[in-house]
Amino acid sequence: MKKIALLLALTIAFVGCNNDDDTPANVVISINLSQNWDGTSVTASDFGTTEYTNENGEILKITKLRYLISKVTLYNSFGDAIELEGYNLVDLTDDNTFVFTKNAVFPPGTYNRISFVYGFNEEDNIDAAYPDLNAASWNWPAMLGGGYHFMQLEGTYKDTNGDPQIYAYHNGTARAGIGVFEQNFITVDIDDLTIDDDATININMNIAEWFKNPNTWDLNELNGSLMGNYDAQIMMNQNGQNVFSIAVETN
Ligand SMILES: [Cu+2]
Repeated sequence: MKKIALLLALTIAFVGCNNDDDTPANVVISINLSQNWDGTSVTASDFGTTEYTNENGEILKITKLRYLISKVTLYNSFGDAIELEGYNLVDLTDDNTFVFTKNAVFPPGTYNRISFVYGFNEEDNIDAAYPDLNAASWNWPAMLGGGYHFMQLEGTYKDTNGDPQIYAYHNGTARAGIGVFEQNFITVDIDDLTIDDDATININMNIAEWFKNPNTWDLNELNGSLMGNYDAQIMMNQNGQNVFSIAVETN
């Protein structure tokens, strides 16, 4: 009984200490992922029903969206870089994949920068290395450089006759020639944050950007067999530079 009382007293003392103004508290951060089309939220409930118009004027629907995020790293004002383990294969049909981390505890400090990799970098993009991704049929063909997809965006668009046609906008390693491959991942780096208290960081993907800037994507020309199309893969990488943004909510 005495032991319990003592423990309780110690716990209270410890908590009390943490609440002191001169003792900086840990920073608890959650990181979520969400998707939009030029600001309008996109969820699986839009699949096959909601129509979007891309930059080139094609009317399209989405039936599938999966993408991979890895190497999420937070940086604080002391110069520490804290990398979060693992990766998320975001699948719009699975709500569980929208949370990269929930209530991760970071040492006290001001977190002013976040970076992450869209897809896998060269070091992590190892052929067949991740059983869960293999099970999700996320592999990228060996003859195209191997490793894994970065994104699968699929649906239908209306062709010039107004008839629905299928598109499959798949992104991964770019095959420049026989046995010649170019890493095609994107490092997103945002350094205008000021997080010194518990917060949720939302990583937002604007799907419309994949069709927009700098390459106006023509779905009539580029709708399928894109995985082995070097130029298409590079255009995706260029357009992908602006698809991600960050929004911070304080908890
Ligand atoms: Cu594919």
